[in-house]
Amino acid sequence: MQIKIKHATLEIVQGDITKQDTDAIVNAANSSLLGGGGVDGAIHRAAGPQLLAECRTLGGCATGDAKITRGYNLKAKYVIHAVGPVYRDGAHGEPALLASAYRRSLELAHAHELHSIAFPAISTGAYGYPMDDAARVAFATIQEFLKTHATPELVRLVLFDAHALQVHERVLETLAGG
Ligand code: AR6
Repeated sequence: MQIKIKHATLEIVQGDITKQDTDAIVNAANSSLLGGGGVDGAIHRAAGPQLLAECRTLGGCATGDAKITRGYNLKAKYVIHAVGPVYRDGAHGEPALLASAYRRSLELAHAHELHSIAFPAISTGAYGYPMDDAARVAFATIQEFLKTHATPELVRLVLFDAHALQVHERVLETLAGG
């Protein structure tokens, strides 16, 4: 499923983030930037050990922020390491921090003049963010960014399983419909 936002395309697909051929893929990292499980583990495995070597030079990353590295053995030229919030109850700044993780990633893509970027559903795995709430935050933030920036022209959300795709489709339909 895809929708147009000004001159850009926002699309959601089911798949594996490590296989994407976009200019950048986003990692759902933690603030150490030194690897972990889930998306983070998969990206480090696919990119090779040089990725961790570069990450070690970055001095970590605050929650809600993002940092960019090269992609090494990945198809994507860059990895944008974004740190989403750990979900507690939604009343501890989680929506603003999640929005910020998306926005900072898009800002880095824009600053590097990238045409395309693929995101996983940040914070919805180990960090426990309810998927539909996270989808609303992600789409609102991406939409707002694409209304005011000409690049990236393609933003893809890559959902790991059929259920995650379904949840995102439902949320995106309500946005696209009005
Ligand atoms: N491609 C796309 N999506 C995936 C993939 C994949 N290969 N693998 C998992 N997902 P998570 P978080 C989905 O836990 O919640 C790490 O240890 C998954 O189903 O990767 O932000 C980090 O080091 C879920 O919907 O990230 C941090 O410590 C979503 O991606 C912590 O986990 C995010 O799940 C970050 O937790």
